[in-house]
Amino acid sequence: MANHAQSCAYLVQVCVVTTWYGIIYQTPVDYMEWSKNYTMASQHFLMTKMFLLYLMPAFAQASQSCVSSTGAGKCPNTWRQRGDNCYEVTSTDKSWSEAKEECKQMSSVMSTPNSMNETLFLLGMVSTDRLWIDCYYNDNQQEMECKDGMRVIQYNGWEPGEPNGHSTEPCGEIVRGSGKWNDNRCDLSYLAICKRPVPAMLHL
Ligand SMILES: [Ca+2]
Repeated sequence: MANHAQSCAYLVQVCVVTTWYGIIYQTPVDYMEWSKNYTMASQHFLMTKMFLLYLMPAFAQASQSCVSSTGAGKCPNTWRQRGDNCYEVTSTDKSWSEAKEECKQMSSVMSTPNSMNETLFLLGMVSTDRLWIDCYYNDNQQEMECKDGMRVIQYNGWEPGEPNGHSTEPCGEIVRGSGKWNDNRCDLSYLAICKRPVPAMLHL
């Protein structure tokens, strides 16, 4: 494994040097200067082109080797792992926006479940009856929008008849019992579950 680590480190060094060499000797301005006087500089340019042409495929293959040696690490202490994600409960009951901000401060996002299985997992982390999720009323679309980080969630977890509050209940919550979602006022105080990917770890 040490040899693999050395080869990855060597690859990084070569790529840095190659990039530096390419930047220095392949700028259009320099090339114009070289064209005026056919000097050693133009030979450098030609050598660089050949260097990149023949060695870049090898770099790509070696990079793939390095990438394939990465894998899932461990969740931080106190965070629970489920699949490729880590989960942690916010510190105290707080408003929807404060709960979302706490998750952000922990380099994570406020969880919105993608399935009933994930819903049950989230509810299993707390004993409360309600739990904030990252659903918020979109004024432009005039409907609730639920996100998992940057991605809009397609899973529909709404209780029958919900969401019904429109702009007066712009924040989403899970209701224990049914495990379904309701829209509610944002100034109520609940917990939320923060979610972040399991950190990658390079196996050297
Ligand atoms: Ca409602």
